[in-house]
Amino acid sequence: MAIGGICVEAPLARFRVYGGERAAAAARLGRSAFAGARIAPGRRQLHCIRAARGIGITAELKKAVAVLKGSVDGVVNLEQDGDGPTTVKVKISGLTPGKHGFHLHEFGDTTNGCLSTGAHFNPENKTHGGPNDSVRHAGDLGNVVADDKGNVDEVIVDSQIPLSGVNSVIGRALVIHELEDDLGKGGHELSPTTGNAGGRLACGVVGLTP
Ligand SMILES: [Cu+2]
Ligand SMILES: [Zn+2]
Repeated sequence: MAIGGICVEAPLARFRVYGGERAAAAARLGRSAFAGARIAPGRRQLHCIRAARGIGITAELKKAVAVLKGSVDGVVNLEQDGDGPTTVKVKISGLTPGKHGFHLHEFGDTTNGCLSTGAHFNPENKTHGGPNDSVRHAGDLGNVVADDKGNVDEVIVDSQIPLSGVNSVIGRALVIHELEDDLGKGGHELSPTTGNAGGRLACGVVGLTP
């Protein structure tokens, strides 16, 4: 039991340290090591990411959502714990079975449908790749796979699409494509820029959610 420990809360870049009763309560809620335990003092949701010998470090959980609209429909929920990776829960229906390119595009502008969301989010000026490649656009989330009914229900964890900071993806758009993303390796003239993933079936702006 880590009673009497210290909990650190990280609202964006600033850290605050709590001791005494509040930390003790947090430690009790999180049981022994409380790694992975969510605690909620007051209205602020905290998430303990590490704890040892009575010391707990918590970071604010940021959440966002994108509602995909177009010729298919989907909802994508994003969560980021402090400065950790972003977990992306993707649910889409109405697709053809198989792989479909899925990217975070630069702009949250849908005035001309998904076309006005621009290119793949690429703050470091790299060439297109797959999510596990060192050379990739930040927005390169690879492919999602639709089952034989055309549904996608997948979880992606990625470290290049934070929900705050200079490379925040809030206000940009998620796009689901017609074809498989070749991850830059297809040899097509579009492989190094888009992965030759074909048309944009649906898109949605990433917005903060409680
Ligand atoms: Cu795309
Ligand atoms: Zn790309």
